[in-house]
Amino acid sequence: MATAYLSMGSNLGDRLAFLRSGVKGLVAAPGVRVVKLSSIYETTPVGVTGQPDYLNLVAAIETGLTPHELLSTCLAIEKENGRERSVRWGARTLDLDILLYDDVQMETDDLVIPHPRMKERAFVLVPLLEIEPEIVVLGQPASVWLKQIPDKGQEVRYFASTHEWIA
Ligand code: A4P
Ligand code: MG
Repeated sequence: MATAYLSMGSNLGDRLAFLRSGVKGLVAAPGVRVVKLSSIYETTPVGVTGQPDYLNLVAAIETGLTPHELLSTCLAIEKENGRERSVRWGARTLDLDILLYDDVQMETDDLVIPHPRMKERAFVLVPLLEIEPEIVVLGQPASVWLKQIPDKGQEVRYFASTHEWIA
């Protein structure tokens, strides 16, 4: 069994419903057990401007799937939730990324772990730290990565609880 952390985001349509549905997809996925779920945060878009704000959360899972099997599961859940890929970093109904998978470091054409941009992203680090305050990412506490993010207007505001979402 491996412990993995996943990041979920939505900034199109009924954002909260897409996150709810994404979590349901994870709970139902063979080989995946959702063990922790952060609160939901409303966040300003990073990378591209002129997009709607996102809702983001982070999930901790235990899984018997390999990293690539887990990626396939994530892509299938995105697809079930109407994800269409057009512009990179474009607005999306549901984005489901693998942040961490045990202590694995890997770089293949279609999968890079740890997620290469996670340490610069408050919308990932804030929810991750909520469920895992002591976690270390690439040799440094996530809390230190968060402090090192230059203040470029990356806002992360508490939006809603996910208390009832996993049994
Ligand atoms: N891929 C490689 N590594 C991974 C990984 N660790 N987890 C590949 C998941 N996928 C990974 O992703 C393209 C391909 O990346 C996948 O098919 C997989 O083979 P994608 O989801 O189609 O493309 P994308 O999400 O548009 O691009 P990318 O590079 O994943 O974007 P990011 O870096 O995830 O950024 N601002 C806020 N506030 N909140 C957000 O959630 N998200 C993004 C997306 C930008 N700005 C944001 C947010
Ligand atoms: Mg993605």
